[in-house]
This record gives sequence, structure tokens and C-alpha cells, in this order.
Amino acid sequence: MDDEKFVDINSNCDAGDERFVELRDFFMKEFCKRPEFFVKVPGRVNLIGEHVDYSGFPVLPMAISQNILCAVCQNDDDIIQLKNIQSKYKGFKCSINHIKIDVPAKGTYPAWHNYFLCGIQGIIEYLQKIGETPRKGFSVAVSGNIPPASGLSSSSALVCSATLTTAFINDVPLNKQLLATLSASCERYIGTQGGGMDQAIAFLAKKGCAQYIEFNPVRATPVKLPEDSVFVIANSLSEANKAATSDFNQRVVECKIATKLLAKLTDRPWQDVEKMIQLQSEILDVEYEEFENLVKKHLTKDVYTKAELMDIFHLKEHEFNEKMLTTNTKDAKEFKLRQRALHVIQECIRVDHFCKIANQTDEDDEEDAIDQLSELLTKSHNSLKTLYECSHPNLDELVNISKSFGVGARLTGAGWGGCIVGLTDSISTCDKYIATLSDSYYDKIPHSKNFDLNEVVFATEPQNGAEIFIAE
Ligand code: ADP
Ligand code: NG1
Ligand code: MG
Repeated sequence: MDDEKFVDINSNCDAGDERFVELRDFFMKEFCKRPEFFVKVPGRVNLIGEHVDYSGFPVLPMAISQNILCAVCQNDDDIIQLKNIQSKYKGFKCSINHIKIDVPAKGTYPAWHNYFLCGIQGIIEYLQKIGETPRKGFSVAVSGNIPPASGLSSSSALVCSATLTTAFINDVPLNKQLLATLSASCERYIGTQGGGMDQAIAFLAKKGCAQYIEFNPVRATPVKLPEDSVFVIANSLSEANKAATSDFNQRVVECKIATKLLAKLTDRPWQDVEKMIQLQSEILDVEYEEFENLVKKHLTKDVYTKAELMDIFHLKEHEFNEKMLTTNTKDAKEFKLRQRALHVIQECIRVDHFCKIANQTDEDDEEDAIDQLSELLTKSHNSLKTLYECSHPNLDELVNISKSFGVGARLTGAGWGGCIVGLTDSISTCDKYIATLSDSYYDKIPHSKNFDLNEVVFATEPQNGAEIFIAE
């Protein structure tokens, strides 16, 4: 059996890790019994390849040291009990036979337990497909230290910890690819139609390397980063929950409509093509650069209205809603197809370029590798800001301060708030960069005083993916 394929099960938890001890004590206080096992799932930082995964294209994330940690014990009945070490996340209880995920109304946040229920539901459906039913319920205590709603994938770490917990209890094989794929599908029950980047890196990450993640089927190839490179994450402290607005899904549907329109305008069948990668690599069978030219040639308008698109595709409104839109985008009247498609295909070119430079082995080349990679980060941010319109003034400010200091940086994750990732060329530059961000950004934001600066801006190194720890 190839051990690499399966989630690691460690025979005991790291007794030296304070968070395990604190969570075990919390679990025992809340549930009056000891946890049987712990599940740990990391957050991630995406180095490049933003908003391309749901079009099917590869991305380049790495796992970070911040994670979601769960302490778990099976129950004798069908009850699932969830508690969170942070009191702002209220406890929740239901039967494993009656899972109900509440999709938030526009403008409201989903309650945190819904993310956990997504993961449980994903495994229940897997069990049903193979003719089984879930066993007993379980009690879970959660402790997370990934900044929430900040583009470091706290949501997927929570969903993946739920799939992993439910899979382990029900003897589902802990195959990383299976769990990554299931978790990507079931997180969509929260309402966001994401790709699969976050769940893939949550399971497939390995210490020391970023991962080039491809989809359908999901697979990861390690990418070594230049020896002296130090990546820094800086949180803008402006949160953006992706399920609370229609912004994220609006981009997903714009990419899908852009793909269908380009198929139609190049006389290819448009009904069945869903993802841009299918059109580019299978139907048109062209390189990224030629696809970019086709976008420029055919998607000429700055804005397409719903009415004119219905006309072009010969669809009635209810058909258009059903084929093209999601529940929370059905009221959208305008779509920016050219800009979104251009960002996606140009970002794909940058991902390839980034990997090529990072994989260079020649020491001389490594010297200006960091400069070249930095430039790609800066270009990616500009594209996300102008073509994809998913930045935030505070993210732009952080990127501008970085640029003035000589560091290439970009927003990471979905955007509209959250974090940037910057690339420095040594530990000493990294320290000076962090000091500059502190003076020029954090000192000017009054509520930054409520945070520990080390948790807001920090250097990061690639970590392992999800793990299980059997309690002593
Ligand atoms: P992100 O970019 O962090 O994935 P999302 O908007 O997708 O942002 O998800 C953020 C949501 O995940 C939070 O609003 C909260 O409901 C949930 N979440 C994140 N961290 C925790 C945690 N430690 N405990 C409970 N829920 C959490
Ligand atoms: P965050 O910001 O972590 O929620 C989201 C999507 C990713 C990807 C990025 C943008 C989910 C679960 N995550 O990440 O799939 O599309 O935005 O690159 O939908
Ligand atoms: Mg998320």
C-alpha cells in the first residue's frame, strides 16, 4: 500500500503542543469524557493562481502552520455535539440522521457550525452511495487559529476537519484525493461555488514545498521554492466572509458565461462546456496565449447585459437562470466577461511562469529568481484589482507599501479583504519588511491594537497537510 496516498494517523499527540492540552481540557470540561482522537487541518496561502481553480486551471498554494484542531469522541447515540473553544462560536447539537445546512440570506454570515455540517454531509452521501449508513454520532471540540474570513482558508480547514472526522469514525478509507474531492463538493452546500484548491492543499500539502495542484482528477506536484525566499503574510484586518455576499459566485458565473459565449462565437457547442479549461484545452485545443487572443477578439464588450446574453443564447429568463446562474446571482443584470476571462488566462500564464522560475536549479539563476517571482506577484495583484475587481483599498495599500519597500506582493485567497502575501529574499529583509508594514500600515489602523502583531504579519513556511492523532 502506498502510504503517501493516505492521511497520516499518529499514535500519540504531541504532548508539548499547548493547543492539544488546552483543547483536551476544554473537551473534558464540556463533555465529561476524554477525546479519543484529534484531527488537525492546516490553512493555506495561495502563492499564485487566484480565481482560476473553479475554471479548472492549476494553482500553487502551500499549507501554513495555522490550523483547525478538533478533539473527538464517538457517542452511544445518534447525536452530534459541536463546541468551540472561542465563545463567539456558539455550541450546536443535532442528530446525524437529520443534518440541515442553513445557507445564509444575502448580507448575513452563515453560523460556523454549518461549515462543519457540510463536511459531515459529504461523508454521509459517500456512505449512502456505497450502500451504508453513518454509525453513531460524535462530540467535537474545535480550536482554530487561522484568521477567519481572511483568504487563508479557515472555512475549508473546518470543512475538511469534519469530512476527515466523519470518515475516520465510519471507516471510510482516508485516501487524500478522495477526501479532497469530497470536501470540495460538500463545501459548496454553504452556497459558494468554489474550485477545489483549498481542500486539495488541506490534504495533499507536504512540509518544505509549495504544491502545483491540478484538477479533475485532483493531483499535486511539489514545487521547491528558491533557497533564500521568505514568504510573508500580512492581514489587512478587513474581513470578508465569502458566503455572506454574491461577489464570489458572481465571478464564478461570469467565468462560466464567458466560456460559453466564447464557445458560441467560435462555432463550438456551448451547452455542455462548463469550465474554461475544457474549452481551452479540449474543445479549442490551443495554448494559453492563443486562448487569450481569442478572448480579446471575440469578447469585445466591457459589459454584457442579461437581456442581450439571453438573446445571443436564445434562452428565456428562467432557462438562463437555471443554466448560467446560482441562487444568489439570479438577480444579476450585468456581466463583465472579457475582463474576467482575461484575468483567468493571464493568471494561468503567470502560474506556469512562476513554477518554471521556482524550479530552476542553477544557483546563478536563483539570484534573480526572487526578483522575477516578485514581479509576477505584483502583476497578479494588479490583474485581481483591475480586471477581476476583487481587491480592497486596504489590500491595495499593503501591496503599495510593499512595492515602495521593494517587495512584490499580492492579495491571496478570494480577496475583498483578508491577507496579502509578499516575497522577500532573506530573513533580514523579511524582518525589515515586517517593521515597515508595522509603521506604515498597522500603526495607522486603530483596531490593530486589539491584535498581537505576530499573528497579523508573519513569515510562513510550507507545512504538512491534514493529520489524525490518537489520544493517549
Ligand atoms: P476564509 O478565507 O477564511 O476561508 P470564509 O469566508 O470562506 O473565509 O470562511 C470564514 C468562516 O469560517 C467564518 O466566518 C466562520 O464561520 C468559519 N470559521 C473560521 N475559523 C473558525 C473557527 N476557528 N471556529 C469556527 N468557525 C470558524
Ligand atoms: P477563500 O478565500 O479561502 O475562501 C476561495 C475559494 C477557492 C478559490 C479562491 C480564489 C472556496 C472554499 N474557496 O478561497 O476555491 O477560488 O477563493 O482563488 O470556495
Ligand atoms: Mg473559505
